[in-house]
Amino acid sequence: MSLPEIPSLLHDYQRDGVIALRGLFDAAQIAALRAELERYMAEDLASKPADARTLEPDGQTVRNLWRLERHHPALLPMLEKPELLQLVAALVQGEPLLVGVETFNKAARVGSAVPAHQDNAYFCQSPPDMLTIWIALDAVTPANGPVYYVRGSHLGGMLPTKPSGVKGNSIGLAQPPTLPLEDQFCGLLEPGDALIHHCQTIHHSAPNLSDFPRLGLLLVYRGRHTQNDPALQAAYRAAVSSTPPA
Ligand SMILES: O=C(O)CCC(=O)C(=O)O
Repeated sequence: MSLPEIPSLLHDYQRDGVIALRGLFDAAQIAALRAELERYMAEDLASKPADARTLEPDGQTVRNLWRLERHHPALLPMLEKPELLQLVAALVQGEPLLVGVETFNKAARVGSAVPAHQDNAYFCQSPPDMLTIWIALDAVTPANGPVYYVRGSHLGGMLPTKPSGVKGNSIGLAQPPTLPLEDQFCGLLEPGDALIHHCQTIHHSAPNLSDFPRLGLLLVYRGRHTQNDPALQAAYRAAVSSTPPA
C-alpha cells in the first residue's frame, strides 16, 4: 500500500465496510510473526491469566489469543507500519489507538465456526469509528474457513443481538444474514495479505474442515474520540456472563 492509494481505499471502505490490502507483510515478516506466536503459545501462554486465550471445545487447541498488546508487548514492534497507521487514521476519522491484538487460529480439522456478528457488540463504542485489520499468516482458501462479510452492512447501525453460546464469540446477531453466501465478500488471502473491516460490518466464518490451518492475526483500532456506549455494554456483559471468556 502506498499513501496515494488512501483516498480510493477510504472510498471503498465507506461503501462496503470491508477492504483488502494485498502484500501488507512480506514472507520474512510473516515467518517471524508465526515463529513468535508459536513460541508464545508453547512457552508463555500457560503462565498467563485465563483472559489471554480461548480454547476449542476439545479443551486443548487454542482457538484465540486475546490481549496480546498486554500479555506479549514484544510483538508490537513487529507490527509497526507508519503508512498503515495513516490509512487507519483516515478510516477511523481521528487519531488511531491500538486497543487489541488477538488471533483467530482456526486450526486444521479443529477450528470452530464464528457466528454472524458485528464487532461493536463487543467493543461498545460510539461513534462506531473502530475497525479490525485481519492479517493472514496462512493462505485463506474456500476450504479452511474464510471470513465472509455482508458488504454495506456497517451502514445499517447495530442490529439486535443474542448470546451465541460460542466461547470466544459470545454475542451473535439475533437474526443471521439472509444474503446468499455467494453474494457476500469472501476474504480469500495469501499469507501477508490483510482485510480491514468496520466494527458494524456483519461477518462470520465456517469451521475449518480442511487439513490446512488458517491463522489470522488481528489488530483492533479505534479513534481516540470514541466513547463507551452504556446500552451496548449492558448487552455485552450479559453475554459474557453466560459464556466466559467472551
Ligand atoms: O477469523 C475469523 O474467523 C473471524 C474473525 C472475526 O470475527 C473478526 O475479525 O472480528
